[in-house]
Amino acid sequence: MATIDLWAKEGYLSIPDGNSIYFWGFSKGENEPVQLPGPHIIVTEGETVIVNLTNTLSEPVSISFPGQTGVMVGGQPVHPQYSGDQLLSFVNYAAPGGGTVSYTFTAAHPGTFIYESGTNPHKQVPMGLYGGLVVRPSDYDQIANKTAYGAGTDTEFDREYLIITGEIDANLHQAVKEGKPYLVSNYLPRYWTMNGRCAPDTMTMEHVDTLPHQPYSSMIFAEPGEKVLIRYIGAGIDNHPLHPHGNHTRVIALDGRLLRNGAEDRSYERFTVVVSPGQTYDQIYKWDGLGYAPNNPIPTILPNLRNMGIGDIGGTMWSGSPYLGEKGDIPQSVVSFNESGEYQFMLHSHSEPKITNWGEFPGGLITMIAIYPSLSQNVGKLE
Ligand SMILES: [Cu+2]
Repeated sequence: MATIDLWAKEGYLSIPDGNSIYFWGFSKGENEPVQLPGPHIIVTEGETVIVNLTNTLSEPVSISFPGQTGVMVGGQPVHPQYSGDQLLSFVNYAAPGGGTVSYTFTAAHPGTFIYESGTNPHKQVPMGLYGGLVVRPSDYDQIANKTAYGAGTDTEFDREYLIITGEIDANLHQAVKEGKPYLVSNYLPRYWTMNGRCAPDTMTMEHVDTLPHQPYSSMIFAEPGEKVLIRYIGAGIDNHPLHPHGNHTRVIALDGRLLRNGAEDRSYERFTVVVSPGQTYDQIYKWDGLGYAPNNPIPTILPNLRNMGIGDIGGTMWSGSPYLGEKGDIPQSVVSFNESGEYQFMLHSHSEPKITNWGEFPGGLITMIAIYPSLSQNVGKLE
């Protein structure tokens, strides 16, 4: 049995352009910081899950669990709540000012799912009341059997990352902060987030002091040839066409449902995956390189010094080796950014206004995939 406490609270998000945005989100407890997205819920197939919600906000808040069946409150299936003939909430809610509600369900299927507010969702979800739910297969083993959907489903992976997309319309957040009306049809996001952060903060490490309410990084690390499980969740209202450089991804599941019909593999490769509102996508990414091998056997022409992207033309881009093997000399006083000999690929939205922060490039939905010659086993563990 897994028991999870979530507190709905208010706080402020940091945006790389210096802006600070009032938001509503979930936290792990009374004295824990509110965060965007909410705390990851990671459970195992067949497990009974109890989610206790305490609401410190000024209006009713609830949690809906799309993809989970038989969600109960007080021994009854969750159901819409009315005040007279007015709909208050799609599911049972916690009253404002400290009210509580407890949801119980059995995590019946492995997969990637969203959890989000089921009360005024057009307002509360963009305000930040959402998070990710990962259900591991019943035979999951961190060392011996690391799969997304269980043994025999061709979903083995070496490292695992979860990226939740969202949008921020600063006018909505300001109106909610000031208790003013807001016309939903005017929704116009100016910031786009991966795991609650706008680029370049997406690439900053997990749990950094400078982002106390945005604990999750979107940076992806792997070794050549490893299977990298990338889970996407669309928590916003818009579609986001995301694609990584370096290789296609193999889409293995949609909305927590494995793309397999008995023995028949229904997974497919995609250059771009459109992350749609409320949907989830599980993919395997693998970078092999063009004939890459650790002993670097490919004859390569070392770039001319002027083509290395160092010094005046804007920062170091070359480690001294165009491949992941032995490094060569780099000019004196140059600080190498990829000093471990790694390759870095973008993973970004193809909708270009969304790779800005209020129109300023680079920003929004950009992160990087870094391929290192070798990495610790502790990198790319979802917690
Ligand atoms: Cu691209």
